[in-house]
This record gives sequence, C-alpha cells and structure tokens, in this order.
Amino acid sequence: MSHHLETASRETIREAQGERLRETVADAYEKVPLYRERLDEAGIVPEDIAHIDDIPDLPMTTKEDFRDEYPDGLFAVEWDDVTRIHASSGTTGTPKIVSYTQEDLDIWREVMARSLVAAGVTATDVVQNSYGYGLFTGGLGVHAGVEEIGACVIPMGGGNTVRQISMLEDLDSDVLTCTPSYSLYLAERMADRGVDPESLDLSTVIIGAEPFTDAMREEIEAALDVTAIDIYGLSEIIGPGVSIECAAAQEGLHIWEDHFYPEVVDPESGEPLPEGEEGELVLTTLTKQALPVLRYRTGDMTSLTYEECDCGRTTVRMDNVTGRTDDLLIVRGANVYPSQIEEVMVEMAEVAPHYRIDLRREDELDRLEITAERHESHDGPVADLAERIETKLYETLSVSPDSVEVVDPGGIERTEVGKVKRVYDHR
Ligand code: DLL
Repeated sequence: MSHHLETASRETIREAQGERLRETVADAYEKVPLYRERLDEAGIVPEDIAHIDDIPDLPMTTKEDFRDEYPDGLFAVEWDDVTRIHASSGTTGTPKIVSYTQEDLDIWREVMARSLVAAGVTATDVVQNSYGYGLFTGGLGVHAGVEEIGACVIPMGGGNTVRQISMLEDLDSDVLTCTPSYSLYLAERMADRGVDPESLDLSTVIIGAEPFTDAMREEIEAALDVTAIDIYGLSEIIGPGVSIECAAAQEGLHIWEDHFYPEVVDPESGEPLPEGEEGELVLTTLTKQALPVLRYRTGDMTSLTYEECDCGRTTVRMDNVTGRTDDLLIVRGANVYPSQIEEVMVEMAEVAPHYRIDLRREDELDRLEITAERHESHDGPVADLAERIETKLYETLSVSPDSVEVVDPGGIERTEVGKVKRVYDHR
C-alpha cells in the first residue's frame, strides 16, 4: 500500500486506516495499562472500534501522560525489542522518552524518504543536515531519509557555524535541513564572512521543529536565496516526517496518513472540528509498535483540508503551524499571539528578524516589553524607530507595549543549537 497511498482514493485510504486503527487499539489495550484503564473507564472494548470514523470515541492522550508514565510506562513492547530511544524535553523538567522497534525505525525512514521526495530532493543531491544529532529526533530522523533515497548526507548537526559555511561552499550542498532560526543565523554569519548565497549551489532549506510565520519564511528565502519547505513532526508520534509541504504546490503539509491519523479539535472542549477550521491537532499512530499513541493532543494549532493537491497527492494536508495552544499571552486582558509580534518585526525593513518578548507583572499589572534589533541598514535615530515599532504593534495587537527597546545589530542573543526561545514570561 505504501507509495500508492500518496495518490489513492479517499475510500482506499480510509479503509486501510480503519484496519490499522483496529490493530493499534487492540495492541494498546492489551499491552499498555494506561490505555486499558482509559478504555475501560470509557466503557469501550477494542472490538467497538471497527473503522476510522469510530476514532472520536477513543480517549485522548496528553503530554502529562508521557510525563506521568516516565520513562517507559507507555511502551507496548519489552525492552529487548526496543532498538532506539529518543527524548524531548519540554518546559517542565521530566523529558518525554520515546521508543522504536526496528520496524518503527523502518517506517520512520520511509516516511522521511517520502517527505524528502515531496520536498523535491533527488538521489543526486547533497543534503547538509544541520538538525541536532542525539536524543533530539531531527538529526537521525532526517539522516535516515536522505540515505533511503540515495542522496548524499552530510551529518553536520547543529552549531559549528564557520564549518557549516565552508561545507556549504566546498561540498556544494544542494539542500540544507535545519530550524528556521538557525537558517537565519547561518545567513547572517555568511554575510559577515562575505559569502554570497547566490554563489552557492544551495537551492532548498527544509525548515521545521519550531513555529515560524510566512513573513519569517520570506526573510529566510531572501537571505539564503532558496526555497524554504516546511517539515513538521514530533517525538511522541515519531519525529520529523509526520508531514511536509510538497515543492510542487507548497499549499499546506501532506500528512502521511497511512501511519499518522490527524484530527483537529476545539482546544477547550476537545470536540472534533470540521474541515478547514483551526484548532488543536490530535494525532493517532496507526502502525507504531513500541509506542502506539491514541489521539495525542499535540498542542499545535492548525486546520486540515482533504482537497486533492495540485501535485496530485490525495493525502490530507495541514496548514502551517504558527502557534501552539499554550502560546496565547494575555496582556491586561488582551489576547496577544507571539506570531503577531513576529509579523510586525519581520515586515519592518529597518528591523532585523530577531526579537525578544518579555512579560512581567508589576503592581498587579502586566507589562509587555519588546526588544527589537536595528537592521544594519538603518542609521537614523533609534528613538524614532522604537516609536514606529510601538505604533505598528499597537495597530496589530490593540494593546500597546510598555516598552520597546531597540538594540544594535547582533544585540539579541542568537540560538545556534536547538530551538529558539523568543518569549520570556516572568509572571
Ligand atoms: O521538533 C521533530 C522535528 C525535527 C520536526 C526536525 C521537524 C524537523 P520535538 O522536539 O518533539 O520534535 O518537538 C515537536 O515542535 O509539537 C511543534 O510544536 C514544533 N514543531 C515541529 N515542527 C514544526 C513546524 C521535533 N514545521 C514540536 N512548524 C511540535 C511549527 C513545529 N512547529
């Protein structure tokens, strides 16, 4: 079924999903005490789940479940059958441990290969993989996919930026895979060293692992003279390669739904939302052995479309994720999303695409403090610039920042390894 599924009829897809869901639920019920308990509580026996439409009857799984069951309470196989471990750390101390059997790794490799092909990567390409290797799923996940399609992988990992630049120059990398924030950092260091992106073979960057706005994507594409493709994934489900944009249309991310079943729900009520409406992405694994996951609340905000894509693929697509359910900042009663602030920052030519948001509480009142970085090309008075930023932010957010500080180029700390942190909530 595998590759044909990318263009199969919706009916064929749903039939296959139903079959796999039945197996996954039976397996989870039999082997994972938490799932058995939850299904028992809900009064469901695995036989009640006959096809994919029955999925909303199943209980949901949360990040807290991963933490409570730390380290291996959600595993559905014996340790002897676990071939690999990864982990992801969140805002709290306990990491989420995730496990893979050899078959799980084979499937991951396959969906990553499909992803890269959809992104336009070919067997003759050189791919510089600058996602971190190690417990983070980015490095090894992408690595396997590049090998699977027979392209050449440069296992750079994160950081080491001077070396990254010489590799881009000397090995003629066609594709770069890294976080959006790192791609910007790299572009900046290239500019410092007088390396013209147009002189490089690099044509595509595959960015993911953290949210970014369309404005930020355009900034990256201009700074590196490339096409930027959005790749999405999360450790709890498998890692990178849950979904990706196709190079042909770049109209949403194709979800490899023969392995990962998506729903979008109202983040408050948990009720499923219709096609096209924005809500929280909920994912169910359909083939995972070591760590089957039923209806996982990802915390990521998106919407789904089942329309056939111009590229010919019939798989469901998700919208690009610019925020999470827990992103919302309430500032003196007003709802503020970091992505709104990002758009303002990136769209102002006099400001560099690096910024920092600090929230404090003083005398019972919220304070929103913005630090922006002056673009090199701007040499007018910074006080005027700060005022213009403030006005723009007020127009967008309907709440005025309490302070806008403009610092010199390079004044905002860059993230060289791992995910960027732009919001500091001290309240
Ligand atoms: O970030 C897996 C990955 C690696 C994806 C490399 C893409 C590329 P985690 O560390 O478990 O796994 O973090 C998963 O990162 O729930 C989202 O909040 C966020 N995220 C991942 N990809 C995107 C994206 C990897 N394309 C969490 N856009 C997810 C926005 C993303 N957010």
